[in-house]
Amino acid sequence: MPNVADYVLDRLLRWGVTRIFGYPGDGINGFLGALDRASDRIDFVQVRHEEMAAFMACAHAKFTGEVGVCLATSGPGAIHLLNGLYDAKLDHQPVVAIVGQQARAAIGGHYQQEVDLLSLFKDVASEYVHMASTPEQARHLVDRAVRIARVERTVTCLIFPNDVQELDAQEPPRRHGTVHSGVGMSHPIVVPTGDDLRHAADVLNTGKRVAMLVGAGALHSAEEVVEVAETLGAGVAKALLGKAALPDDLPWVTGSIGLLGTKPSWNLMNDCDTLLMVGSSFPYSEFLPAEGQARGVQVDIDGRMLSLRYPMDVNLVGDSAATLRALLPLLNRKSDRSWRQTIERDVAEWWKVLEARAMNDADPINPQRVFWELSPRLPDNCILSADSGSTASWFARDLKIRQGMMASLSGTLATMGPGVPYAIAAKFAHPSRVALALVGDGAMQMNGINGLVTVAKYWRRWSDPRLVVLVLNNRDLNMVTWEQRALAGDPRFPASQDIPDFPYARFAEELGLLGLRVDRPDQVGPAWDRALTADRPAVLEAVTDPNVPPLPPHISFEQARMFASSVLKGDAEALGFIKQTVKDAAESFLK
Ligand SMILES: Cc1ncc(C[n+]2csc(CCOP(=O)(O)OP(=O)(O)O)c2C)c(N)n1
Ligand SMILES: [Mg+2]
Repeated sequence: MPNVADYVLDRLLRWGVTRIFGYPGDGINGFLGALDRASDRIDFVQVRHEEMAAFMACAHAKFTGEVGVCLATSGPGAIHLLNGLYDAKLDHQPVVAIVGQQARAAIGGHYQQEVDLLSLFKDVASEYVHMASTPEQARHLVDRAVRIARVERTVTCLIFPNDVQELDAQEPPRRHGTVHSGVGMSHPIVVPTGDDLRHAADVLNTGKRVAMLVGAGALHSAEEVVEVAETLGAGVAKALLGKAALPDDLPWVTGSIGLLGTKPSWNLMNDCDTLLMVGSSFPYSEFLPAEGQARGVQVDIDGRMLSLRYPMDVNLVGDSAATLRALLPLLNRKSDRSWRQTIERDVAEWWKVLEARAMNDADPINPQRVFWELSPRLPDNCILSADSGSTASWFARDLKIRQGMMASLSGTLATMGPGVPYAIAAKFAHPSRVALALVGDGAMQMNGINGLVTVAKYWRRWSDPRLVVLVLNNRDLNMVTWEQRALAGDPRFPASQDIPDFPYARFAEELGLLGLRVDRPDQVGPAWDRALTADRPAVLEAVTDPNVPPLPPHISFEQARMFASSVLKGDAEALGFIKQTVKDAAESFLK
């Protein structure tokens, strides 16, 4: 006789779930027994820390488009999930969390590991969090948790007291007070109506200098974005989560935007008279056109995200690909291509600036060089993850992504820690593709080192074993160091910013992985070649210079003032970072 946990897994299977990321505990033991019995149908991936199970479930959703599922025990295990679940919620990914709870008879008794889980998950799983109290609920709890996660592209949570998990499974009886739900749903393709499309086309046809900004919502509509941009003679900037939406070798793609952005994106937004935003909630309005400067059209599948960062003239709820496809016949090809030519010149020059910056010498290795050398070596169809830190800047700016690749990071929560777990989830979902995690030493010490233990446990299962973790060993929490200087005007605070050294490459070797450590620029290219052709996962540890600024594309007067203030207040690294900043800035002025 199947118990409730068996029943829940069976129901999840009917929804297409075949992998669960999690960690055991006596609050969830009923499910572990059931997972053992279902092990030929559902894969259980054991993590080092529940936060990483939630990151993996989020990454699974990001890299497959399916619902991600994570599982944890009551109390501490449930609490550990939270940060990863918020990552999924804020980046609009469908994730279902399954957590245990104390037995029904103990709840409310200040029992061991008893936490008010309904309250704990109330915010992160605001669309749906429920606790099962009888077996008859299991069916609709699962059906609703999965369906709502998918429809709302968000996090839902199911709580199972440990005694309920072990009760005999029950279908709801046919009587008053029961719920009879079912499995499955279609994927609608939402397209705005004709009048709204015509209105949007009018705005876009009237504009002379059209800028586009695309985000995660455009990841499946490269072809349509290209056609629209060609027709309108537009340049296209990409929000971080939309990095893989368009290849970077298109001459009118200006790359990333914002604090981690490029100069051509900055110019594009400042000089345009029309903005077409597709599938993005890029947060920083100061990097968009000034209010009143440009007329705007926005396309988003979620009406809540419309006119959130810039007051648009036309707000279209729709699927990006289908909406752009429907717009195309209404758009006139712009005959004056001078705006487009300006953008292309800007982009071509910018790539030269980036190359020159990457080749500047530094002490010992310039981090931009590490990314610049990786760029042409990126394997076809690889899957990239980056962590929060300076790695996100270099990922955003220096890597030329090509068609067929995928790339993600914690876009909206911008949390540290997901780089390595995202790459692991990518390998489980796509074992024949190469995964790369690009992380700082701070992030590596937070989750990455432990994540390597998980890599060592599982890599032999992957048909192509290549998973490469790049660690920038700069012994600094560098991104925040620069924020202290440029945004707060404070000198670097060694007590908070110094990161202890750690032998990342040697540790990888201890685990049976390939470990490579480079501390000279000429070693970087060959090390990438070795890591990317290895017969096992690899850690490439690059000793890099913390004084190379992950500079914003333009330095505002205010930031320059703050910067000067940090020097005057006695930043111990002042000489080093001034030298590197001048080198980088010189490259931009010379071009
Ligand atoms: C969980 C969490 N804690 C703190 C931060 C703030 N933060 C953002 S980037 C960063 C520094 C990252 O340092 P490291 O991983 O070494 O990368 P680096 O910038 O040095 O390349 C910090 C502390 C955060 N985003 N998330
Ligand atoms: Mg660091």
